[in-house]
Amino acid sequence: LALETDLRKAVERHEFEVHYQPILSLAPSLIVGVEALVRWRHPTRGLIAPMEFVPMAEETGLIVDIGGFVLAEACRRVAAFNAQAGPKETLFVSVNLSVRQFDHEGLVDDIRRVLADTGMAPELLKLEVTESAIAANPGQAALLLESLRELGVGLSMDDFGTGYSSLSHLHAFPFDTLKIDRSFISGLGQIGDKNGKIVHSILALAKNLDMSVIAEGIETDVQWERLVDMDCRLGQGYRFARPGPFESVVDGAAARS
Ligand code: G
Ligand code: G
Ligand code: MN
Ligand code: NA
Repeated sequence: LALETDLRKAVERHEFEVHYQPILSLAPSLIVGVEALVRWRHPTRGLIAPMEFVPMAEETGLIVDIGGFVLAEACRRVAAFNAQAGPKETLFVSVNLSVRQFDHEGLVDDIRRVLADTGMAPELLKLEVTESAIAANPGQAALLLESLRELGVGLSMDDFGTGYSSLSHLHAFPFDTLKIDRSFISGLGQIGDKNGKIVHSILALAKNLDMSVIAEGIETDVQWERLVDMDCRLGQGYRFARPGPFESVVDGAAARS
C-alpha cells in the first residue's frame, strides 16, 4: 500500500509537526491551554491533516512512534513557553492518546521520561482519551489510566457523548475533564435547540462528578454566548482560533484577549 509505505518513511524521516489549537476560558476569553494536533509535512503533497493518515497509523501501529513524537514535542514547546511566562500565564497542553498507545508496554515510562526531560509540570499535561479507546479493553484501560493518574497528569474524556456507555465509563475511570463533542455545540442557539438541553445536562453531570468541561468546536458568537449562559467555563473552536504553529496561535490569542 502506497500510504503505508509513505507513512513508514515519514516516521523515519521525521516528517511530522505539531499544530496547536488554543483552549480558552470563555468569560472573559483568555487562552489557558492548547491542544496538540499532529500534521504530516509531506515532501510533495504539503501539509496533510490527521484524518488522512491517523487511521492508517493506528492500523499499522505507527501511531506509537508518531504519538511519542507529538507528546515530546508538545511538552517541550509548552514547558519552554511556561518557563518564561508569568505564574498566571502558564498554559496546559492536551495531547491525544490513541488506543494503540495503550497496548504499548512502555507508555507510562515514556510519559514519565518526557516529563522529566522537558521539565513539563505533570499537572499541566492532559491526556485526551476517547470513549471508544476505553471500550476496546476496559480492564486494561482502567489500570493504565490509574497509572497515568499517579504520574500527576490530567485525563480528559474526548468526544464525550459520541461513544457508548459513557456514563459507566465516567464513573469507573479517573477522568477529571470532559470534552463535549462538537456535534452537540453546532446546534446551540438554532431553532429548536435540542442540543442546548443536552449540553446543559452534560454540564450538570460534570458538576456533580466534580469534573471540568471543555466545549469543542465553538464556531459562532451565539454558541459562545449560550455556553457562557450555561456556565461552561472552557472551550475551543474556530470562533477563537484554528490550529496552527505554536508561536502564531499563542501570540494571536494573546493579541485578541
Ligand atoms: O486537527 P484535526 O481537526 O484535523 O484532527 C482530526 C482528528 O485527528 C481528531 O480526531 C484528533 O483527535 C486526531 N488527532 C490529531 N492529532 C493527533 C495525535 O497526535 N494523536 C492521535 N492519536 N490523534 C490525533
Ligand atoms: O477529535 P478531536 O476532538 O481530538 O479533534 C479536534 C479536531 O476538531 C481537530 O481536528 C480540530 O481541527 C477540529 N476543530 C477544532 N475546532 C473546530 C471548530 O470550531 N469546528 C470544526 N468543525 N472543527 C474544529
Ligand atoms: Mn482531542
Ligand atoms: Na474531541
